[in-house]
Amino acid sequence: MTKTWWKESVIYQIYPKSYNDATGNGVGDLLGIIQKLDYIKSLGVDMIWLCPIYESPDKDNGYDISDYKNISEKYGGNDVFEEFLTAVHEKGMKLMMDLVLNHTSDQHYWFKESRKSKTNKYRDYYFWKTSANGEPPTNWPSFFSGNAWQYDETTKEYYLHLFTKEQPDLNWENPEVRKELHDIMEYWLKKGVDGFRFDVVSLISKGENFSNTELDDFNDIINKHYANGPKVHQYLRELNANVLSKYGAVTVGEGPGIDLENGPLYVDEDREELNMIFHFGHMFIDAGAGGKYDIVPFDLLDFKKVFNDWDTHLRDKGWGSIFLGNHDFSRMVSRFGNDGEFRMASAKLLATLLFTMRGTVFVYQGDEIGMTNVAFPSIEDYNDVETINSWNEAEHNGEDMDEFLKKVHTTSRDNARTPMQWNTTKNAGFSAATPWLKVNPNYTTINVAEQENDPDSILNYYRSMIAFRKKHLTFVYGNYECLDFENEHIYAFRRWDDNADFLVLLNFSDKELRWKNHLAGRDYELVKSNLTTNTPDATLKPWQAKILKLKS
Ligand code: TEU
Repeated sequence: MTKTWWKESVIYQIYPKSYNDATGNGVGDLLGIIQKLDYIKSLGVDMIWLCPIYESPDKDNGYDISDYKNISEKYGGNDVFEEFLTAVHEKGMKLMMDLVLNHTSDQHYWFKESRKSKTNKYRDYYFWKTSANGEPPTNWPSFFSGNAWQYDETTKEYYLHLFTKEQPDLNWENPEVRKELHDIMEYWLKKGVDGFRFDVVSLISKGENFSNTELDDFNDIINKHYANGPKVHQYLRELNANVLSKYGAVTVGEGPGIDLENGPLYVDEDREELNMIFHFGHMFIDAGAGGKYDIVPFDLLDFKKVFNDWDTHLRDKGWGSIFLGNHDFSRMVSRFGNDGEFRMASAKLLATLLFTMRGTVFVYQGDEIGMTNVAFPSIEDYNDVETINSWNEAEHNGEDMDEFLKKVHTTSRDNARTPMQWNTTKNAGFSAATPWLKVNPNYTTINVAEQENDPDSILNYYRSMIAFRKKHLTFVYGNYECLDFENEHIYAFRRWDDNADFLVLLNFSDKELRWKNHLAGRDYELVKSNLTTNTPDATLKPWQAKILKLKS
């Protein structure tokens, strides 16, 4: 396995709209992030991943781009971006931009032209279809409710949109489209951007034929009709050869339908496509057969299996990403930990997991202070298009809306998008104006300022764990083996190489437990714990995490 700086990196994900508002309009901006660069650097991170900041009508908060070469004025425009990029580099960090290349906004010039006439130069930039019977061309569901085809009056045809109707899918079959997209990437790389996160990269190659689906389960539909299309690897190799490799850009591809079989193909070093992928194995672990609103309890065995399987599949030739939260899922401490009595311990336990696994670690803003889910009293308080569309669909289907609101509390993407909690002043110190999305009321107790002053805070634990990982590259490159797999409450694993041998013990429960002593006859020392009082053995208090260094 080749050793590379980005494999050893910790990447900090920022949702710019919710990070820090320096201009006082209720929306986070680049100047606001510049003000926080010392804070970000102090965590020990190497790279920042910024969610999309290009011009956008914001139907899906920037994942609907209307101009790829211009930074939205609400974030400061291109000039402030240049200032920001320079400042990031001056601090010794790197920048990864988010690129959405599967679809554009319907307000992008290409689409505005495309919809004008069937003979327009840009017509084939998108997928247009007629329909014989007044029905959409296929019965495909979109990710965000409703059919994935939208009728357009001007030319009396339908266009494809796997997400909202304001996010028409680009036709990568068309070489002109690929050329334009390559050019966009080159534009940002020439400015000095260090890498990209490619949104839904698994969806860029559509099947040769569009046909009705017989399937009901949305995941099955994704796998059969939408994801990992016939030319996806060809397109990525072309992209790598023509653009990415010339600049040494670091890449991570995201996408539904990436699984253990096809995932390694994206990141196999010999294939020269992408560096890393995000898979969703653990992120949909609490979703039942009916999807994310069919909530099932968290099962530690399923969770361990996801990590074990991926580690095995990427071990030899690829590289993984390790993350427990992002802007699309509820807060990690609320999902996988205990955000009540054991919030502190469980947030630190999850951090221990993050920084001891093999792969590049991604930390989502706010997780470093243990930010939790929010439970807004009304659907009016929510912003996310996925939440709103699902709500409308549930209402249309006559569901019990009080019950549905509870599900929204558990699963809404807005759980992760509430403003960053900086201090106890108005709006958590995020903005002087009314924030675009309400602040989580628990900011009075959960915020950066309080944790800065507390050596035992979650924030300082993140700092110490990042430093610990960097000191012991065994956690980055070493072997991984899960021990006592059948244990329903303890996640125990070994990380070792020629230099060191570590045992990580994580108690995912509210009870004190003793790990069956597999340590008999071994000499070991406790090198890390998420609690302040410890016994140097395999006894674990509720949500305790211990790292033992095995000596013989
Ligand atoms: O997400 C793709 C994706 O898989 C999500 O739609 C996911 O299924 C959903 O969020 C789970 O609730 C990417 C972006 O990360 C997301 O923010 C965008 O909305 C989406 O693509 C469309 O660009």
